[in-house]
Amino acid sequence: MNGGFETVRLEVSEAVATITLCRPERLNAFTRQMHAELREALAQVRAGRADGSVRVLVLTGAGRGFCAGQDLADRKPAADGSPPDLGASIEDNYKPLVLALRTLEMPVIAAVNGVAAGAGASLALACDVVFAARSASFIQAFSKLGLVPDTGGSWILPRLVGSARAMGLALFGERLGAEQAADWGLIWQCVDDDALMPTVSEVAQRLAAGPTRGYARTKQALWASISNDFETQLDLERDYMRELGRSEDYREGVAAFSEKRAPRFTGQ
Ligand code: LHQ
Repeated sequence: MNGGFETVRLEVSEAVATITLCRPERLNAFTRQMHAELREALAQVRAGRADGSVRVLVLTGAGRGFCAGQDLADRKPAADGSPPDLGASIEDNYKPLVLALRTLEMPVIAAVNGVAAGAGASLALACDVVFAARSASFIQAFSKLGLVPDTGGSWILPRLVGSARAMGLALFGERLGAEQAADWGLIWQCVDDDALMPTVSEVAQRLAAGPTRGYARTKQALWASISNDFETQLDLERDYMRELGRSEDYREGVAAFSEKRAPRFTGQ
């Protein structure tokens, strides 16, 4: 697996892949280069899932920020001076990014080490589980630029915290601290700054030794439940159970239970 990027770092250890956004002097704001490299890093992680070498992904930021959203200086000026097509930037970069995370067949953990603003906040919330350092914060910076929450933000925010809080966050664009974010249910957990990476690493290693296919279907079922009606969801549960019931990990889980030993899941 290749770690030779400039704006992201990809490391794999004991089936845990860690992608670190790496433009610390700009709080890891997105440029076109970073989008391209992140896309390639995610493709390598996906390939790692297929060959069994990766079973969990951790996403974090270098330096004091997680991600400040779109780099507002990374503009390709139009030859005729016309305004930029932000829709094209969403279509080509941000939308595929969220879909790539959502469809990755493994748990994706965000380790939010510092400020997550604009599309950076949406990126964190597109992960399956979000841990944040106590000093980290979430800012729906879009409204200050006259834009709307993107990268799935307008969809996920009300579903996580309810309409009233989502509307306040999106319209006021104020900083929401990690502790309050956890209290509101925006994220899974707020931990002390120096405990962030050790905590995430311990959880990631635990998940990497677990039944990865089951985790993948669990993640997919829970995300799908947000828009499915009840009966559709029951059908989905049936289909996933049918598939998982034939998995090696299910056989192993039942065997380990009967033999009163710890299971040895392979992710198959
Ligand atoms: C930055 C940025 C940044 C460039 C910090 N760009 N340099 C999608 C599609 C297409 C286009 C439009 O947008 C979108 C979605 C979006 O993501 S819209 C939202 C874009 N992001 C923002 O508006 C956030 C802008 N940043 C901030 O408000 C602050 O930097 C925050 C509140 C994140 C952090 O504040 P501080 O901790 O005080 O840090 P700082 O402002 O001093 O930032 C450190 C450096 O990083 C600084 O550069 P400098 O040369 O002065 O040291 C900033 O200019 C630079 N930086 N965000 N998005």
